[in-house]
Amino acid sequence: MAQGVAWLWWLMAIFFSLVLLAVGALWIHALRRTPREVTVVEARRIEKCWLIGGGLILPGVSILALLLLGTPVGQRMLPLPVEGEQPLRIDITAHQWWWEVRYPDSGVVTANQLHIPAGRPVDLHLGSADVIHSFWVPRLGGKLDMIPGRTNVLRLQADQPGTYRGQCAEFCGTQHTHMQIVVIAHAEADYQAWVEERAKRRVTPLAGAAGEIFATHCGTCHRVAGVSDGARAPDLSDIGSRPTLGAGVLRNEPGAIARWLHEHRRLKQGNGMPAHDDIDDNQLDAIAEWLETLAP
Ligand SMILES: [Cu+2]
Repeated sequence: MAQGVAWLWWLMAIFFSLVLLAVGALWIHALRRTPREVTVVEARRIEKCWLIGGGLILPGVSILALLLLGTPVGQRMLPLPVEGEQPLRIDITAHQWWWEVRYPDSGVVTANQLHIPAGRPVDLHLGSADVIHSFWVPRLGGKLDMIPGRTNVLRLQADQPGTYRGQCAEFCGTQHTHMQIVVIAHAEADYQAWVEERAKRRVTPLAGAAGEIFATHCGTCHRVAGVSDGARAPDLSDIGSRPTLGAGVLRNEPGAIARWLHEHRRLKQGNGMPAHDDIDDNQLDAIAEWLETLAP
């Protein structure tokens, strides 16, 4: 789908560049030529010729050609009925400023990353919990707005396994930049393995005081499968396996979760997580270390 859009864009760019060059050449020619005498009747005929040719026929034909070429490209992005195996459904809800990703068939929940099977169409049911956002993975498909109170469906397909970068494409507040999503397209068998692993996974709770602090401070907003049930903030059940933290603020390297917990207010100003100044540093580090292990 994205290939179709890119192809159409290049075609338009080439065509309109040719039009621009032709108009520029005519303009220079008009400036440099020696005027010749014409009668009033002849002048009117020339004027009419340019008005009809350049003002009606040329744009008419160009727009018609664009419509004929563009319609099938647009058609392929629509979630039209397909024969045989049905597209996989995934629900994505945009929040200021992160992505909630749900797999209704298996009950798997994740955030800021989207695992899909390659070579198969996927229908993304897009919604928003607050303001208007827009879902866009340029290498996979078109852009579609995510509007509160409405569900828009976007179909896309990754032809090759790989990692594709996505970005919110509708300004949604100060941290709009830090609203990135990483799409990981797996070979079919690897995808099934990922879903199964995630669906059955239950995390072992963190022992000791840090575990209690997690349950009372973090668990009211964050869900960790088998430990807490919060639904306001990103699900953390597989946080250790995510490519980034804070929807693109930090690369998820060893130690990055601890840094995020200590400095998230500075790293992503205005994010919904409260300051942790009431939790002592050692306990915060213990929580971070445990979160790092949460990977399928
Ligand atoms: Cu945005």
